[in-house]
Amino acid sequence: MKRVTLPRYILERQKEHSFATGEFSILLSQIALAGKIIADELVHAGLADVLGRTGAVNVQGEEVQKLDELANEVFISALQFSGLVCTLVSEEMAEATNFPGASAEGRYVVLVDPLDGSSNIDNNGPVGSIFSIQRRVNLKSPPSDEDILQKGSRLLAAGYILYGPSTVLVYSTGNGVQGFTLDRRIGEFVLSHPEIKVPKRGKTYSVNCGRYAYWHPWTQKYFDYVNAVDAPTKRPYSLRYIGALVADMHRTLLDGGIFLYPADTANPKRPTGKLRLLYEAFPMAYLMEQAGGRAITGTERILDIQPTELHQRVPLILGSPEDVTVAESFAKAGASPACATT
Ligand code: P6P
Repeated sequence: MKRVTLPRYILERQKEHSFATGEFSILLSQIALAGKIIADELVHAGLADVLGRTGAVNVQGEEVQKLDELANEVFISALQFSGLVCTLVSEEMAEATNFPGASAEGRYVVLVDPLDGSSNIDNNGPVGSIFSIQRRVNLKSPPSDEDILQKGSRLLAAGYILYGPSTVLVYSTGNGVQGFTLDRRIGEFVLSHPEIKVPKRGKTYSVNCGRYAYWHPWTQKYFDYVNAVDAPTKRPYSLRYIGALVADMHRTLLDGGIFLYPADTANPKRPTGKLRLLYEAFPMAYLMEQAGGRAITGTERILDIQPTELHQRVPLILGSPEDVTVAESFAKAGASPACATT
């Protein structure tokens, strides 16, 4: 059996990405290492005292699970000694962290959601890590917002690690999307999903229907549309919603369809939805577009948004290009102010 391991694959395609020789190999191998460590912690979580909540609340105002903190520490340890990363942005940290020493020569900013969907942990549901890499804009001055708050269209690489029945790492450096599955027998990620392309149209939609009453009218109308009977457009669609972005993204990427976390009116403090722009929406939008899909707020392309704050939130609608285009037509017909992020 021809096993193509992640390190071999990266070396074989070294010339395709915009990192300096060897740098991406180092960064991705460290991210993959973080994924292996977190995967191992999750497998044994039920047996060790790492389940449950710490009692703390993170910058998002959400209860912090013990594994959230552990996953964050794992990414810090994996990246801070690479000499390549000047700054780490994480859902679990209120401020961006400049790595000591690396601030001088570190050419990359890494952004992570160390353990996304952590509310699924205690019931043994799938969770994931999300990562993306930006090039530092100005090497002559200390890392600043200019290096961090960059549009998603400037990303050099993005990916995720899905901790499910198997551990899968999916990434892109701008030349298509590749998927690898962790072979625990050899401790390596092995190429299992080369050149992932999202189907042009799907048969499922993925949204938290419990928020229907809070949705803007266009979203309710789109929901009613996908649930209406119409054989030529294969409606009604089936509902698939796991409540962990990485798991819902992975299914949508492979099987097609549409995922939505739209803006709603439930919380006036959160008019633009729940998901974060920098380390959730941007990487997922980058991957989906690289796989031939689309990713919008409803009325705007996600990757074109100019970030203004580290933890800002954004509506996220992504998936098969034909399905997203239909949803976009509903949004544009009844666009609500919350869809505009500028
Ligand atoms: P809800 C997990 O907490 C998360 O940030 C994403 O992984 C997921 O897509 C979303 O929130 C689920 O949110 O409101 O449906 O529970």
